[in-house]
Parts: sequence; structure tokens; C-alpha cells
Amino acid sequence: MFSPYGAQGLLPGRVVRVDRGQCDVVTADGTVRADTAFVTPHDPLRVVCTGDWVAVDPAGGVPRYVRAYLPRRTAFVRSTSSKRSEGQILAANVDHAVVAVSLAVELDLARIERFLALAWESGAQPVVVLTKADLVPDAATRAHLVRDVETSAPGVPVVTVSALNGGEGLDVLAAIASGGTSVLLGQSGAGKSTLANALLGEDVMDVRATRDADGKGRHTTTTRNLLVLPGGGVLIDTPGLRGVGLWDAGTGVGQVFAEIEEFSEGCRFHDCAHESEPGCAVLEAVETGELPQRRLDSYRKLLRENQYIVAKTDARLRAEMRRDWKRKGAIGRAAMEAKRGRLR
Ligand SMILES: Nc1nc2c(ncn2[C@@H]2O[C@H](COP(=O)(O)OP(=O)(O)OP(=O)(O)O)[C@@H](O)[C@H]2O)c(=O)[nH]1
Ligand SMILES: [Mg+2]
Ligand SMILES: [Zn+2]
Repeated sequence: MFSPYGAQGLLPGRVVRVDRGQCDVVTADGTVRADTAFVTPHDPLRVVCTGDWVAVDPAGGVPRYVRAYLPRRTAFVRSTSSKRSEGQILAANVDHAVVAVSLAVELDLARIERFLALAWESGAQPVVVLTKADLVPDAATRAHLVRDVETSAPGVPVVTVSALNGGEGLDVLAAIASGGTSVLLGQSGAGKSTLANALLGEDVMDVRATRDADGKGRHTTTTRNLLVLPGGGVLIDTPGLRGVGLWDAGTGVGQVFAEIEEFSEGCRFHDCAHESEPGCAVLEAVETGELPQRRLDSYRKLLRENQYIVAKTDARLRAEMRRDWKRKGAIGRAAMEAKRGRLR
């Protein structure tokens, strides 16, 4: 895909950081600073983002420009605000979307489900990392928390880690991260940068204590940074997100609630809304205790929210976005299957 740009004398590179219209691009000539103004600056989904493969001006021009980015294999997109339902791209060409969740605060399963919906939708394999395990020393309590997360995340590996005590669980995370590009997502204070430093084996990212227990304090990390890991693979550390709004994530929602979609195959009516229809297999599963009511409520809420966003955003734009990475995603995913085999 790059070759036509190569013929024009441009250099291939990967964006490792974007900051106010400028970005750092790793090329064969080292890391260069380039201006992103050339690439559709007014469309939030088409701005250059961390993880993009780009064609950049060769040495000489001041400033150097990013001339184009290559089609994205996967892309993590959230909606910036529920009012304007504008998409914001957080990372591109990601293989593993790692959702960091702190065990130091009460688990918010609905929030995890929301992150996972966007993660599945991105085309990447989601992974949940429960951080600060040292703060939950009791094995039974910990097992209980892990089980809660696992039932909210079918098909998603759940890894428990601690940056202290010799870095429990870090080897598992390092193995996952070695297979391509991973992005760390989650709330501020979840311990993302601490994990990034632990995987790097040096303190590259700033880490700061969260001001209050609910992690709503200041953001320590302010830009998205792509880091090269010594054990293989690259990792994108991101600023904490208080929450993520869905952005055309219907497929992702379905994947987060895979067991509900499975139950629904047993419903008498094939367009069953699982509200009060006779012969509804989903409601029956709630009745028998097989499906927690909380899961069904959460599923309905995210479906409704998604329909709302989809109705408000430009259908043509969404279709274009998809063309960009969904088709490419299928190719990329097939290539990654072998590497990810151990996760399935
Ligand atoms: N006890 C304990 N504390 C941890 C662990 N990991 C991180 N912390 C602490 O949690 C606080 C926040 O860590 P950060 O790594 O800065 O969190 P972050 O997710 O990068 O935060 P933002 O950059 O604001 O999004 C720091 O005080 C860390 O020392 C852990 O495994 N155990
Ligand atoms: Mg950070
Ligand atoms: Zn039903």
C-alpha cells in the first residue's frame, strides 16, 4: 500500500505521538517531527493518530509534512460527547486492546462492558488487565472479583497483575503484548503508565498517585505514546478516560454479550426484543438464574445508546470509515490468528 508513495520519494513511517498538529514519526532515518496539517485536519476521524502508518516528506523540507496515512487495519473510536456524537479515533492498527481496571476501587462492570464493546468493534482482540492486585491480598476475594469480570467478558482473557512484589502477572501481559501492537485503555489512575514502564523495564512514562480513591483526579499522561517493548511488540499508552461513549459499536455490543445473543436463538420470535414476549429464551435464562439480570439491563442500555448514536451520525461517513478498516481488518486478523492462538 505504501509503494505509490515510495515512488514519489516519500518515506514510510509509524506515528508514535501526536501533539497539536505535530507528530513524531519513526522512520528508517530515525524519529522525525512532521506537520499533520496536510491530512484532512478538519475531520476528527481522519486526523493522523498514534499507531498510523504514514507517508512522510523526506529530509529537506521545513516543515516536513505527513502526506497520507495508509488504510487502517483496526481503529479504536469513541464518541467524544453524547450530544454531538462525533467520533474520536484513539489508536490505529492495534492488535490487542488492553483495558486496565484497578482492583483498588470498586469494580464497575458496566464500564468494563462499554470499553469492551468499543474494543471488539475496533477489530482488535480485547484483554482485561486487573491492576494493583497487591491491594487485594486475600485470594478468595480476588478470585471472586476475577470471576465477576470474566462473566462480563466472554471470549476475553482476564489477566491479574501487580507492578509491585516482583511484578506478578507481568509475564503473561508481556507475552500478549509481544504479538503486535497493544493499546492500554482505561480510567485515569488505573495504572496504565506503571504497566508500560514495567513492560519497558525503565521509567519512560510519568506516574503519579491519584488524588482520590475514585480515580477522578488529574490526568498524568496527556498524549498517546507508542513505545517499543524489549520483549517484542509495541505498546501505546494513552491518557485516562473517565468514560467512553459508544460510536457505531453494534457488532461490539453483540460480542460483549455473546451469551445473550446465543440465548436469543432459542426465542420463539426471531425479532424478539426480550421484553415480555412469550417463549423468550433470554427472559427464561434470567428466570433460571443462568443469566444475571444485570447483564441483560446493561445489554439493553448499550444497545439503546448505540442506536441513538447511529441515528445521529452521518451514515455515509460511517460507511466510509468501515471500508477503511473493516475489510482490511479481515486480512489482518487472519494473519494474526496464529500469533493469538494461545489466547483462544
Ligand atoms: N499498589 C499499587 N499501586 C499501583 C500499581 N500500579 C500503579 N499503582 C499506582 O497507581 C497510581 C496511578 O498510576 P499511573 O500508572 O500513573 O496511572 P495511569 O493509568 O497511567 O493514569 P493516567 O495517566 O492519569 O491515565 C500511581 O500512584 C501508581 O504508583 C500496583 O500494581 N500496585
Ligand atoms: Mg498514565
Ligand atoms: Zn427473547
